[in-house]
Amino acid sequence: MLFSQFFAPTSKDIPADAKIASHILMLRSGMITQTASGIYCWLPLAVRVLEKITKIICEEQDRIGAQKVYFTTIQPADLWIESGRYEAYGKEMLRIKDRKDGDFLYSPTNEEQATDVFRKYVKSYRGMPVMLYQIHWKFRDEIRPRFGVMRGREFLMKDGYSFDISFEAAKETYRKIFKSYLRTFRRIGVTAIPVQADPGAIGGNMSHEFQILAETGESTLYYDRKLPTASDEELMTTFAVTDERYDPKTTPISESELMISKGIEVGHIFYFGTKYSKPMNAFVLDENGEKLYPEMGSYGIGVSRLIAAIIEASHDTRGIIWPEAVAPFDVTILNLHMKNKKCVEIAQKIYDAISLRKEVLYDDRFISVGEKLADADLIGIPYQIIIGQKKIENGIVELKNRKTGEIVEMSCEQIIARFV
Ligand code: 5CA
Repeated sequence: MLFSQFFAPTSKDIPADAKIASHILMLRSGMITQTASGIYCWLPLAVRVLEKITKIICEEQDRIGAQKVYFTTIQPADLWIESGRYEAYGKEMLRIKDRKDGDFLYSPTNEEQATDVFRKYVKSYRGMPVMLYQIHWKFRDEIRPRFGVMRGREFLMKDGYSFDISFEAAKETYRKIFKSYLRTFRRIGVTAIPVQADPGAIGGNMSHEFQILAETGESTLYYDRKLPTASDEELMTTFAVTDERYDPKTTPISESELMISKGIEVGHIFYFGTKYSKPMNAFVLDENGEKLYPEMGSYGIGVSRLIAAIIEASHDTRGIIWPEAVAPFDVTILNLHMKNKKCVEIAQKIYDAISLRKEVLYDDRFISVGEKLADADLIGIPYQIIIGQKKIENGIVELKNRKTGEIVEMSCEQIIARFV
C-alpha cells in the first residue's frame, strides 16, 4: 500500500475532547472519526486492526467447536417480551418502529435471539451441545459514552451462546471458553486477567470478566499477587474481583498478598442456566422423552473496545506501539527523500520484494523528513525501514524497531532477506 493513496488522515493536533491516550491516538492517526456522541466511523487503518483481531478470535472459536453465524442487529420486541427483558433493559435499549408501527429494537446483546434460533431447530438432546457466536455491531444508549470507542454507544462485540444438556456439561463448556479466551488474548498480544464478576443485566450465577491492566481503566481490581504466574487452570480460582465485589472482611488472602490495579474490561463470560430457555419455552426431549431445558451461557469480547485497550497498554509519547499480531501493517518503508533518484529506486525495490510476503505501507508522500518520522511513530507499525539520502550512497538503509527504538543498519539485500 502506498501512503500517498492510503486514506489515513493523520493529524498533529490533540483533539480538545479526547482525554485518554487511546482516544487521542486513534483520532490523530486517522483510525476513527466521530459522527455522533459514542458513534464512530472506522477508517482503513482501524479496519485492518479490527480484521486482524476478528481473525484470531474466529480461529480460536473454531478450535473449540463454536460456529459463526450472523444474528440480526434489528430484532422484534416480542422476543424480549418473552424473556421479560423488554421493560427491564430500560433506556439503554434503542427502540424502533417499522412502517407498520411494529415494535423493534437495535440489538444490545442476543441471548433471546440465540435461544429462539435454537428452539426452532433443536428438538432432541441428541442435537446438543450447540455453540454459536457472531461478531456484530451492538447499540447501547449509554448514559455517558466516553473515551472514544472505549465506551461507545455503537460498538463491535463478539458474542457467543452455548446450550448444554446438564449443569456439568455447561460448566465444562464455560471452562473451555475461559481457557480459550486466555489463549485468544495472548495471541492478540495482550495480558488479560480474569476476575470473578457480577452477572448484571445478563443474569446468572457464574461470571468472569477479562481485564487488561491500564491506569485509565474504569474498573478497580483486587487480586492475588500470585495471579500473573498462575497457570490457566489455576486462574479460574485464583482470587481476583472487581471493586463491586470486593469486601475486605471476606477476602481469602492477606493484605500483603493483595494487589490493587485499574483495568479495562475487554471480555465477559456468563453461565446462567435456564434463565432464558425456561421463559422462552426452549426445551428438547431427553432420553426418556421428558422435557429438558438447556443450560446456557453467553460469552462476550468487546472487539472495538479491545483496540482502545491495546493502545492504552501499549503506547509512548510519540504514538501507538502495535503488538505484531494485530498491527495494521507488518512493516513500513519511509523514503525520506522522494526527490532523490537512488532513494526512490531502492525504496521501490525493497517494497516490491517485501510486499510479496508481508503487509507493507510505503510512505511515498512528498512531506518533510520530520513529518514522515513522526507519522510512522504515531501509527505504530512494528518495523520501520528508513531510507535516507546520505546512507543510501553507501548502500545502507536503517531498520527501526518501533517498540524498543533500536536502529540497525543493513544493506538492501539484508533487509529484504529479513522480511521475506
Ligand atoms: N451477552 C453478553 C455476553 S455475549 C454481554 O453482552 N456481555 S457484556 O455486556 O459484558 O458485553 C461484552 C463486552 O462488550 C464487555 O466485556 C465489553 O468489553 C464490551 N462492551 C460493553 N459495553 C460496551 C460499550 N458501551 N462500548 C464498548 N464496548 C462495550
